[in-house]
Amino acid sequence: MVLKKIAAIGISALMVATMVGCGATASTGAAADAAGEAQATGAAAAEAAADAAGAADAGSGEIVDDGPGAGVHVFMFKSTGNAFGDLMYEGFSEYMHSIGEKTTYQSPAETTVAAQVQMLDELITQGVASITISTNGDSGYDQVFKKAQDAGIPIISIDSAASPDYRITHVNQAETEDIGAYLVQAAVLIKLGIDYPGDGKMKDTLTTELANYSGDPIKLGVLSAGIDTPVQNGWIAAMEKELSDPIYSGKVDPEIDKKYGNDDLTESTTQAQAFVSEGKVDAIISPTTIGIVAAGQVLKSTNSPIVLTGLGLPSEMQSFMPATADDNAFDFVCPYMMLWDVIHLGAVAGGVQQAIKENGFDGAVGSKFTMNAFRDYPEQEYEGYTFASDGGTAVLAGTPYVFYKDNMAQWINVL
Ligand code: RAM
Repeated sequence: MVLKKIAAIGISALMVATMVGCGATASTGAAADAAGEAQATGAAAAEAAADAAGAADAGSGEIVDDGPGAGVHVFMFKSTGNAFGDLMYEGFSEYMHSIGEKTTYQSPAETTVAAQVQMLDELITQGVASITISTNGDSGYDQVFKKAQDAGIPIISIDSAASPDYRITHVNQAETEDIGAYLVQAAVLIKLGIDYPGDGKMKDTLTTELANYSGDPIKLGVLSAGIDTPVQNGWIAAMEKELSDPIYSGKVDPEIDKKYGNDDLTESTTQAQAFVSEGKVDAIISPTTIGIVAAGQVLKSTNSPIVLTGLGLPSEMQSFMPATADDNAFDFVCPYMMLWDVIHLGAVAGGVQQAIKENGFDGAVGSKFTMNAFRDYPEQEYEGYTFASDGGTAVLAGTPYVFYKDNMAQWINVL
């Protein structure tokens, strides 16, 4: 079944051009050593890369769902109705079909552990080939994961991790510590009215700006997904760690005001409205593509002085962000935000499932596999490393990427 057809633009070339911080597009897994490679090259290179990517359209553009059943690889997101999950599945499905495998996209309507467990139980009974899951919580899956293990069905997680006791490995989108740190830096810079300073320059710019800042301590709020969601909680812990850096001392409140919208637009909107009516925070960080849209709508419609950043899809955030270099970024509720190549992320999970099936990849630290070329990403080797958030293993798929006024126009039709 073909779910939808979109223009499959090779996007990795654009991504390389403007990475935050340091690091290559995809890591060999030696995440901590990625510094220095592929330093970002700025807007001119991004434009050239966009042209090249547009010309070299390597994707099929078709998203295929073979339906559940024996021998089919299951991709399960937290819930339906979330474009982030749809884009990951697009990459997963395209990669798996390129190697002759069948896939299905199975996610519950509700963003809960119980709903995922019930679906998994049925799929395991059907004898599916593998499970790739983004979880809604860090517990409650033991029984169903054990059932999969007993049936010889390999489990990996993506985006939001499954327990290391049951997963072969986790596909980590970008380093957790980096995402948390960059989101705090962006939120404070935006509150101070500073345009995105360019690749790798946020911390230095912030250090200088905060040294000169003598106003009231800046208060950050987080509009997250679920209270137990592993991935968002990992990022929030990294935000808190960043706030313990002495540069923030006395300038930014180390306590983050946290609210949870459960990746539901209505609930997220209610929580964003609470931030506005309480009037306690200066900036909201929403590390979820659903939450950031809800916050964007609320802040815009109430003309709130609270500023916004987080993790968002350019296509969904275009009415809350600047889109041309001539725009004043501060005329918009969200002057800049981040994400990564979500389609490639899903494809890397396909590469992991292929390696498990064909080569017995076990995800152990130091174990390696090679993923085929995908769209305009060349063949790439990945390596298991320790995932600090839970002590299990992961492979690293990418690097955070900043969307801001100079590059938004290139992205709104892509992600
Ligand atoms: C949402 C989901 C997902 C998260 C992205 C950034 O769609 O909560 O887990 O990684 O946003």
